[in-house]
Amino acid sequence: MKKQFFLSTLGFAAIFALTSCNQGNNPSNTTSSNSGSSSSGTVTVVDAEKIVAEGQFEEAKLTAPPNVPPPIGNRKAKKLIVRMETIEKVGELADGTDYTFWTFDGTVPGSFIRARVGDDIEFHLKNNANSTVAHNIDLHAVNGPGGGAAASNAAPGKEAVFSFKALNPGLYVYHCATAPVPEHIANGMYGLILIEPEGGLPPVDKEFYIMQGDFYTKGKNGAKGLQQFDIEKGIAEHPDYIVFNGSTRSLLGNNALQVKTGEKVRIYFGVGGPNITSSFHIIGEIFDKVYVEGGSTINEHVQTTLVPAGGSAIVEFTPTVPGDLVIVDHSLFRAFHKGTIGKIKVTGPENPNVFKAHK
Ligand SMILES: [Cu+2]
Repeated sequence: MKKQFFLSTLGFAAIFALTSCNQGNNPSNTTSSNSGSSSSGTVTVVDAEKIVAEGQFEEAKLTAPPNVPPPIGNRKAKKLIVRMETIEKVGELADGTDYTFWTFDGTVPGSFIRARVGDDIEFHLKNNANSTVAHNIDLHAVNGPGGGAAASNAAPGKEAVFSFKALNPGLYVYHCATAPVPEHIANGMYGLILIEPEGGLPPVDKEFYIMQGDFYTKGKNGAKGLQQFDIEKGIAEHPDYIVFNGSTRSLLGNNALQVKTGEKVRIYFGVGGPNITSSFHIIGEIFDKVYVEGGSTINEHVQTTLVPAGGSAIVEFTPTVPGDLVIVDHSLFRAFHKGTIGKIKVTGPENPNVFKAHK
């Protein structure tokens, strides 16, 4: 995957200047914007990966759920800048029920971060000026005090910066760890960071990002209007809602995930909690592979995988027949009464060799 660009001496000088003053945010954009200017005489061959190795850095591309950024592939380790913002905002928890979510980047879960082992990650956490309290981030991918919590603590309107090297590949939860920690998590402050192994994960056709979380409201399940957090229910571990991606409707109706038969699908799944574990299951499908607990051990032919609060799993499957697959926590009262239910619409030709109804 080596790319070479033919640049004019002028273009090369511009890149060298950017490199040496450490201001070039995106080396691929920088090189491509100069790649057409090779007509002025002397031509210099520049290896884009070498530029990165010599000190360039890249702004991480982040995505809102259920999407994930593009794969790392076989790129070399580099310096990666991650910028996130903690935002407190009202959103829909269920049909007719709103909640004041505390978020990373305005979504529950927060933005998906994708890096590779060996990357030096410079993390910028900004706390929105309209926030009512301080926030921070504890990334389970960090080797260091509090996963970065104290180093990233930011009062409203402030920004904190810390750096860490991604030493271990895997799929890791991140969450706010400002006191009272369980309340910040209960309000939606969690997400996933994927640290890909050397060479990247094997390619697939579709990738999705889902996290489960439990919510505690003053009104009981189904009560309309803006709901307040109920700490007594939190302590008792009696959630009114347990949902995927912050809302009972995040993966239903027009929000259902879409795949075709024969496509290899990978789901990055995590549990933010703060309290409730997940018996993660897809009705009508079998996981061909499960990266157990988001680590390097791969189990095969799995029906249901148990994911702890503050933990994750990567699941892979290939739908072979069309129809609706149903994503659930197989502790099924949660799915049918508290919200852990979503759909994957599978389109493609019927496949009676694999499944047919006899009516
Ligand atoms: Cu917080």
